[in-house]
Amino acid sequence: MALLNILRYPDARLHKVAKPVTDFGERLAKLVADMAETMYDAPGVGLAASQVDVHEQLVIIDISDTKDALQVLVNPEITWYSDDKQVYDEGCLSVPGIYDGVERAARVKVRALDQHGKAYELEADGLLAVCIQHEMDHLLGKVFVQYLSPLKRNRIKAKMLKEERGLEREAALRAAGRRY
Ligand code: K1U
Ligand code: ZN
Repeated sequence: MALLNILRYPDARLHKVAKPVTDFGERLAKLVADMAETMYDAPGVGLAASQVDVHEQLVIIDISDTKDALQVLVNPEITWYSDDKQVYDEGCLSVPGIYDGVERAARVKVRALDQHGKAYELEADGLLAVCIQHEMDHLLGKVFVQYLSPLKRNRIKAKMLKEERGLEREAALRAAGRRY
């Protein structure tokens, strides 16, 4: 297994639209295992393949406290949204350190395939419903900050770009240290 690099907002690759998964072989099994290791290590409760620069319709979620209830959603489709809404303070591994309220449907029904290509349906509420909608947005190239006001979004973008420059500087200093 391997830890994968998680793209950070505002990386343009986070806005690519994912294509359906067509191959349910070894490559998919390895991608699921690597994404799970990456999500648990982060730590997070969900991860979309788009966030690790794989633009295919694959999402993993584990909202359990024990971290032993991995759900794999391949080519997921939301077939029903409740009319009632909930606002949840969302986070995102691609926007570390930022949490803000987003209003979404309180309950959803989803149709998906498991990692072996077997179809299943699930009905979700609470954090699972939030997480499913958040991760499926990633597959459409949408990051949760796009629900926030332009003012908040621009502040977040500036903060992330500043952090990125800091990280690049640290990496350059480390590399220079290794040369001397
Ligand atoms: O980046 C992602 O898509 C994962 C994201 C999922 C999510 C969480 C909360 C609301 C909406 C979507 C995260 O996992 S952010 C990290 C997080 O919420 C968390 C981390 C450790 C323990 C519990 C939660
Ligand atoms: Zn996210």
